[in-house]
Amino acid sequence: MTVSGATAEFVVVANRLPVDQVVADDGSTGWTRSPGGLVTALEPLLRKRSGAWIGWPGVAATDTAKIDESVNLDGIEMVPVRLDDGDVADYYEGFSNATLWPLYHDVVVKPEYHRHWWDRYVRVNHRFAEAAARIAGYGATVWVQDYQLQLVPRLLRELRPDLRIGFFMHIPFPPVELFMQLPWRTEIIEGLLGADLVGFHLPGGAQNFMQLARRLLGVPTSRGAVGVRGRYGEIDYWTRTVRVGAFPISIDAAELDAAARRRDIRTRARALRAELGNPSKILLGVDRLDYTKGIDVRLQAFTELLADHRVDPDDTVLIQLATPSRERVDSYRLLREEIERQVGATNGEFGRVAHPVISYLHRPVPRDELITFFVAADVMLVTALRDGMNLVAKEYVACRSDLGGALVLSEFTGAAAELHQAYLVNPHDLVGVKDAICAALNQSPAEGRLRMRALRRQVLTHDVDLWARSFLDCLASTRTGTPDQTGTM
Ligand code: GDG
Repeated sequence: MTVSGATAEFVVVANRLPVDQVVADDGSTGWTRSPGGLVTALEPLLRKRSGAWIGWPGVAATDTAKIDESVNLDGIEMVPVRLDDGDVADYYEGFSNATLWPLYHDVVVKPEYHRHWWDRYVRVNHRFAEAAARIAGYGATVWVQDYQLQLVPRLLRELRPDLRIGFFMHIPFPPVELFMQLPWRTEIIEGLLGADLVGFHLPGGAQNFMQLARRLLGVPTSRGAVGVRGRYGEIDYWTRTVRVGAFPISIDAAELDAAARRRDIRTRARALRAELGNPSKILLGVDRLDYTKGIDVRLQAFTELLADHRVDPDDTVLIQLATPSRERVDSYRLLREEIERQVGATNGEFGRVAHPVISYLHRPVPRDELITFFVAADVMLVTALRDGMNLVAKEYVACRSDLGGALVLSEFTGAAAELHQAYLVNPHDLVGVKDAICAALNQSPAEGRLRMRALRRQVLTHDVDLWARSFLDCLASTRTGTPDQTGTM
């Protein structure tokens, strides 16, 4: 692979671009930004180091050639990888979201194993690796993101052994006994080991990965490192070291803290409470509509608390925001039906006309409105059955400079490893969840302030910037994968 024309010093490779491509009726294309925590954290670095971001622009490709063209937006080269309808169905909705997603989340739903999904996953991973190989300058740093692209590190190293390659997994990495179900388990581990640094949210994920590397490939591992034998082209075998570690992701805490202090947001939060009939307590859930998030758990707990007369339906409201997600995957369609049935049943039994006990939205809300909900909520409910991190929990805390509110948090989220002063719950233990919700609803103001102050100390001092810097500093300190002609490093 030639590297001429390749200029980017820092390349992010992710399933999605941080911008959406829109195609007008006349075939012309435009871009709308879809900012997230990752792009906020990486934007300054990308700009400073003539950076590029490679990803799917979010529309299934037509035959329009234009859609393949990269575009420079505010100093960052956006490089679209084209996915056709078959790629979206088999690589994205199939292998990524109906095989890997449930397998990596404790098989909450049964993973499906289909060879044609895997074949497409391999092909699409090749295309992402090729795009990165084309754009990265000599010796550049390439940071590959998440479970959709686990083969990219190895494929990219084969094309470009001069690159420094990092990989970060945004979802949990499963224990050996679950991962071993995967018919392509060895290929995935080999794919990840193409990186110089493989990062997870938690030390447990890193340990699972190293154990699997030992078991499946017989490679030696020691504190945070895996030894890999490699061969490229004419160059003989040599051993290189892959670093493995935990880098818990976070949020732009200062930005959220400032936004939540704004007068318009505070005024809007008061108005929201008034619109809800001035209940004494507002509970809140904010999730993609996903079976891993335990939305059903909190709905059931809340409904039972109403039935037990431990929560007053005339004075309490639960707001559940459920962002539409993966709507063409069967299990997600079924989940939506089940959640909406639960909401309807509870409102039918305990609500009043014009005053439902559960206010439910199945659509995304603008960022400022979301912040308003965080500011207004007395109790935040995060009851995921399994979650890599859960940024919502951290966002809620960042929005509570008033030291008000309480966080009920599942032990099975990555965030629970940092947010010890939350009301921690086992989402499989309904009695425990109900008790924790009651404790959060009835906490004294003094105890609430004590807990929130400690939670905020953690979130405000461990932001997404620190996350990105610690990963990239660690990656920069790894030895590059380029062997010399004698086969040593
Ligand atoms: C994956 C892992 C890991 C949600 N609804 C709206 C909205 N959101 C925003 C939240 C938050 C983000 O979406 C969701 O992030 P989470 O971390 O909670 O969950 P996943 O989407 O599953 O993310 C997860 C994460 O990757 C990062 O590594 O933490 O474990 O599963 O920022 O605020 N934003 C707006 N309107 C909405 O309606 N504006």
